Amino acid sequence: MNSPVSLRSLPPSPREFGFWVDNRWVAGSDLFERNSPGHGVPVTRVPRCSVDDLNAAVAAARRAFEDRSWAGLSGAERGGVLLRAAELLRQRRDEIAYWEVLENGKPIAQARGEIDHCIACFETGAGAARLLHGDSFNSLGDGLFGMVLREPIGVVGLITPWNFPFLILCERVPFILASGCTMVVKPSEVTSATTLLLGEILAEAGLPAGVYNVVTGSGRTIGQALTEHPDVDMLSFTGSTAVGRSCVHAAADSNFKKLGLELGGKNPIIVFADSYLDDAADGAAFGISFNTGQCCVSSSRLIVERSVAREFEEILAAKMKKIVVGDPLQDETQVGAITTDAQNATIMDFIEKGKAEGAELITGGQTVEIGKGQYIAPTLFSGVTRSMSIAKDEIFGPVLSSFHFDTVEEAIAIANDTVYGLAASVWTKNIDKALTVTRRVRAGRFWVNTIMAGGPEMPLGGFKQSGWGREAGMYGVEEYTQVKSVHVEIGKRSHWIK
Ligand code: TXE
Repeated sequence: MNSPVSLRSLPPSPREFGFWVDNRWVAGSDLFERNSPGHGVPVTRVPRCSVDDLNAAVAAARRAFEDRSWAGLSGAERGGVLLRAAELLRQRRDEIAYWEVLENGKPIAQARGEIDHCIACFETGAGAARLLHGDSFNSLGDGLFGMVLREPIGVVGLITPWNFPFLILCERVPFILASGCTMVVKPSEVTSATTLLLGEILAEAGLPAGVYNVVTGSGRTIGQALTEHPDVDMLSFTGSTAVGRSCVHAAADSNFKKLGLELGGKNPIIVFADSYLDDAADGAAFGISFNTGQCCVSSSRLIVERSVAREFEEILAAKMKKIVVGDPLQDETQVGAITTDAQNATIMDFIEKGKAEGAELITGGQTVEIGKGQYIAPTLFSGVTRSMSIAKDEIFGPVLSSFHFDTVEEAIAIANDTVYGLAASVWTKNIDKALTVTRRVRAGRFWVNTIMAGGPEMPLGGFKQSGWGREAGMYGVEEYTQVKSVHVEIGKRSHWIK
């Protein structure tokens, strides 16, 4: 029995969860504990599922897909369930935000904002369920009529990371559900709680049993088994490029399941001398510090016009110093804890490499002591050259590398000098420069004189090694469908055998 918790302080004891199959909690025989990265105390206990547990979850999803209890409903009925889920999420917003903060370390105010975005994802998914449609060809001659049907692809495996456990989940689940698919979700082992709680919400909203299932535990065992599973028709993976690559191998070696991949980023923010420098500096500070830089679309490469570079870096550093790094349960905190010990070590390692390779440390570069948690100050390096590790690798922390340029062509070349292509931002008052850069920089998401803006109507995904496919909005729903061409003879038949 879990003790009641106040949503403003730490739980008196870790909350115990089962895993979620067929709209029921299943008790795990082997539980593992998660410490709050912001406080260093245990907050949740979650089952370490076995491959048998995973197989049972896939079987439930398969049965729910084949019995058409979900795919056979009208778009309006599916949309109705998604709208009820949005309403229930609204009612449980503070509770979901609380567990998200405890497992991930992000600030509570940010987490609440993310849940609002998740509610919007469900509402958008509800509309998409009603609007999903195919096409027709009335141009095949009087004797033939052509229809193009969109059908749900089947059972989807969904593997999610720890940086936005609930947000990334909700940028996918409503759209997978809108398409009529069923699914098995494997959240990151360090942030499972809110993915499990969504099971309760969806069941209460009227989702049939077996449509949404969650198994928890290790990526290397059940995550890998999900990627290799012969009865999973599509896999949506968000995480590291290395595991993304192993998903491609697993799909090829099993059943050629379709893949959606959202992987790393090393995203440019280009600042021209003619931009409103104060606005651009605010955008740059936010773009690298939001979610402690543990964000696939964080703007981690500042590319600033040389004539204003020094002035801009000074304005930016002053802003970065003012960012409130603190206990994620406090309302005023803007930057919380680093989510995992491994990530903390990786970020500090990159900071040391930046110094050793000759970049100039302008601000930050050190840990911040707050209780038993792990925190790093927003960090800016200047004079970064293209060959340095902090210029090339995804750091996934609050560390910004600044480059200087003289011409539009040079800015574009630096921006494109990466294997990634997830997001980019450009700041200028000149529309020609803004649109030239937007057209020429290879990235799946672009911001002009803003950063991180968007809504669930807009597709998400990357160019180059940042991934395959698009999530969210109608583009997202369509990813989870396949197309069937139907030919209907409506005239006099011409026989083959004379
Ligand atoms: O990711 P992993 P990690 C990047 C970021 C970060 C690095 C490592 O640079 O520093 O990746 O993070 C599951 N088969 N991003 O190690 O391992 C795992 O359980 C199947 C960018 O945590 O890729 C979790 O659910 N699944 C990124 C998920 O994969 C496996 C977000 C992601 O974990 C698996 C996160 C396997 N063999 C990290 N091994 C982004 N694009 O936002 C692990 N997993």
